[in-house]
Amino acid sequence: MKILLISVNRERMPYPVFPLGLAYIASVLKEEGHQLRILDLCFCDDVEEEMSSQVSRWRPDLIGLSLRNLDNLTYPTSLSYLSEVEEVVVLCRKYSGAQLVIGGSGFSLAPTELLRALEVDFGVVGEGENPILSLVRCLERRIPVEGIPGVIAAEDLPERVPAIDRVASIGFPHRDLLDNGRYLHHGGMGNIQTKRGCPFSCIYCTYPLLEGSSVRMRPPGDIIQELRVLKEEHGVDYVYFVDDIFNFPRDHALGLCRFMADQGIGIEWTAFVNPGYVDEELIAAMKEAGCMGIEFGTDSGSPEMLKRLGKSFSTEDISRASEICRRIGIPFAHYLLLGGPGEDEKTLEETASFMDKLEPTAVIVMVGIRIYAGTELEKISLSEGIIGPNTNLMYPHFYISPRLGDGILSWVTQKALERKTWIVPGLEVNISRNMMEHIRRFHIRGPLWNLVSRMKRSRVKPLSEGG
Ligand code: B12
Ligand code: SF4
Repeated sequence: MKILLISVNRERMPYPVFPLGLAYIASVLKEEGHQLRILDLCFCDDVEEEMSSQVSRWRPDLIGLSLRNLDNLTYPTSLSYLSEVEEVVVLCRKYSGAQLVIGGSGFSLAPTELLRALEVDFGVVGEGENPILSLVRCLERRIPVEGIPGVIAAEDLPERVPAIDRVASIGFPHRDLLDNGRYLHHGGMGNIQTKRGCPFSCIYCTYPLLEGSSVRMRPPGDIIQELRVLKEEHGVDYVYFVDDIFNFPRDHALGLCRFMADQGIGIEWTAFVNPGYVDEELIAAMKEAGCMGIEFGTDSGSPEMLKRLGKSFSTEDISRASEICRRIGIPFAHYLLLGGPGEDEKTLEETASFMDKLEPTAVIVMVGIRIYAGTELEKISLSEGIIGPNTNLMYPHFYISPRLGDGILSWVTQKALERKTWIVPGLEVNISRNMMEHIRRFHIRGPLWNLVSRMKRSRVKPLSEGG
């Protein structure tokens, strides 16, 4: 079959992200012997022009769309990407008679709503490797597409989303049809997965829904092999480990880091880390393996809020993890998620003074928590009347503690303006699109929060007009 895969993601903040999910889909389709092309819209200036030439000239039998992001998750400057997706679907229909299938994390978070809203034929929920193969086999044999785990047909929308088909062993993505170098050129990093799944159950989080709650690890040898290909064939010298949690299970991470250091891989990297599973041996091994910065998904510095959010660690764990990073000399950032259920002025103040004590390289503050279907936060939001039974969660809706309301925005602005190390994307404190684009022009790789200490003072909309 002739299959065209399209990555619709055009977001370039915080930097352009290589469509890894689509590369996994390309890999299994290629192995099965299909003719493949990929259209990556990330750097595209004229979508219609690109689509008309690629789609009408090549005449694919099937078009697969990858929808990574629904929105930018940023309150109050929330931005939905769905009109861009609609535009691509309309153009597919205009220039081709091919059937359309859509998948990706963004799609998987609101599949039935999206199939109702977009004119596509099929949707794949969750990991796409097995479902796409089964779907393509059905289409080739012209047999009805029914009962395939993870696949839904638009003409026969189910009441409930069918069970997801998780791959037993994670393979290798096929990157050759994509312009890897362009991502690096624009300040991005390579990306690689060492495992799938998260066994924890933080009340707002979609990661266990997307990747499952049992962890499936890749053999360190496979990861090393992929890193070598990234470096030698694609010139990638900086990667982001896209795992939900890099350091869980701890021994898998430790083994990988030792292996990377022994093999002299020579790639720098960053990852999400859970402060609960950090010790000196692991952080030292991470540093030796090339880790340049750690992103802790800390959420709060209030013991009560950590409990309410369902976090698996304590404030003592956060202090210890920060102390170890400082001692070993790895830059680290704490990500805060403020305004969740139970948040009030007291818990906010606790968090701010706790962060002051930890002295991280940076504190990234997100205000309000995006509500997703299937999470505990959805239930809380329904019971508190923050959303109703008909609220369409394919669009961004945020939980903000009724004890604070939008007053939280002035509290956060004031605290952040008093602290040089706080970055608040939603309020553009110590960050702006212009600033990011400006810095990326110097081809600086790695997380930009590492540079925050170089700023002279804290301000709103740095490097922007009027900022
Ligand atoms: C790592 C990560 C990041 C890193 C990326 C680093 C890097 N260099 O890659 C960073 C921190 C930079 C980041 C940034 C953002 N992220 Co992010 N990120 C993730 C995370 C944890 C993993 C993504 C990943 O690579 N997965 C591995 C790949 C292999 O999986 P996959 O893409 O899902 O692909 C599989 C399936 O979806 C499916 N599939 C994919 N495409 C297709 C196509 C077809 C045709 C089919 C059939 C199937 C299919 O099959 C694939 C293989 O199994 C996810 C959460 C998660 N656990 O998924 C969030 C996530 C993707 N991010 C999200 C968002 C919103 C963002 C930001 C907009 C946030 C922000 N304001 O900064 C930005 C956008 C960046 C950009 N330019 O696009 C959301 C998207 C959903 C939403 N609410 O819109 C997610 C789902 C998190 C969440 N809240 O639930 N992110
Ligand atoms: S926030 Fe982190 S630890 Fe909690 S469920 Fe999500 S991925 Fe797992």
